[in-house]
Amino acid sequence: MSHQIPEKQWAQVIEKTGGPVDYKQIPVQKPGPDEVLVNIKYSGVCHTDLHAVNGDWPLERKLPLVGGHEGAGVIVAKGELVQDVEIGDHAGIKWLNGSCLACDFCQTGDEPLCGKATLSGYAVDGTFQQYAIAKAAHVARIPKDVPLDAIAPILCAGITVYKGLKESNARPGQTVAIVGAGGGLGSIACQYAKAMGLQVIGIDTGDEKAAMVKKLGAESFIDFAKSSNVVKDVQAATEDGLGPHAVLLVAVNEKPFQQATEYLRPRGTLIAIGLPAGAYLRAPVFETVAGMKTIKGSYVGNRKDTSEAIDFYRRGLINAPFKVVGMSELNKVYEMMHEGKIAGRYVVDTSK
Ligand code: 8ID
Ligand code: ZN
Ligand code: ZN
Repeated sequence: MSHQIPEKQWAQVIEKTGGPVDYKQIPVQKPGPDEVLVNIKYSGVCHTDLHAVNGDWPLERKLPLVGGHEGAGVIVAKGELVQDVEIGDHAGIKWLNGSCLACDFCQTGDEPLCGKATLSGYAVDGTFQQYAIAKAAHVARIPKDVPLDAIAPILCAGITVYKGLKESNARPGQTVAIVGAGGGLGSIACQYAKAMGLQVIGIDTGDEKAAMVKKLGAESFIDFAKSSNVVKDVQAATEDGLGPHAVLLVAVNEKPFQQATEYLRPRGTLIAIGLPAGAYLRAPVFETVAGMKTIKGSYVGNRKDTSEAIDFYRRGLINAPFKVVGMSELNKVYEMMHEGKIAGRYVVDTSK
């Protein structure tokens, strides 16, 4: 089936820091020798995209910029060096658009740490456009029996929380606290954690998020805005009162990072994933040392984590709620996200 590639396409462009994003027509680019052009059908909206609009991270980005890094679609063109994916294949463009594949990190499956990594929707144009480019080696391979709207959020949120749960070394039967459980990463994390045999304590705020988090399999929910002592409440939610074996921190706020170092169980592992602007991780030295606690960061995932995370979805283990709106509505999605009003994930349809 041949696909007519147009010269122009619809895109959401960040023209200036702080937004709003501009919905307009821009030219379709041509893929380089080792790249593919993907006709993006759906793209999830990650809080990282809002950080890119606001430019609040200590990491330089391109401007003007097309954001987006949870893009799912169909390969419509490829460079002459690309051999292992074909036109017509379904593919995903994720945060890691490309990496050198030759450095120490790339050789050992830590390509997110590559010094030459290019980031979709940040350092290079991303997936809030109808045709986006990525290195063929890095596009996610999406089986054709998987729906493109539902798989979009897996391409960042899914991969990231799956990787984070693996990095926590929590074993089946143990307990993980998911901080920010009602958001995009958190809601999907509830499902991966459940599929991995973990017990979940969800932490977030509001009745809508509480109901959703419980439906997604959390044993308990703590509303951080209603609780007078989050540390005590989280510990009390574990069977022996000693706190969770792991904490997955996906909130966009500094305070819960501090709290988590306190309620984390001795020998437990805190996985920092959320990236609140200008925040610091502060832990009490005595309790961290005498409790032999581990505090570490986790940053997206590699190509293998990607295919494993997609496979969890394909096997029917991941079913988190998402809402689809037209790409032209992106500014409204950012507003709701800024206000913390989104339970789960929004996905934009690039045809509207
Ligand atoms: O590789 C990575 N490390 C990576 C990958 C993808 C995303 C990191 N991130 C980062 C994003 O840049 C962002 O900073 O993870 C963070 C969360 O992204 P998201 O899940 O896409 O954001 P969201 O949908 O807005 O959800 C955030 C949730 O946190 C809750 C909010 O209510 C919301 O549901 N929350 C906040 I803000 N403060 C909280 C608190 N004190 C809290 N939940 C519990 N306690
Ligand atoms: Zn993301
Ligand atoms: Zn590299």
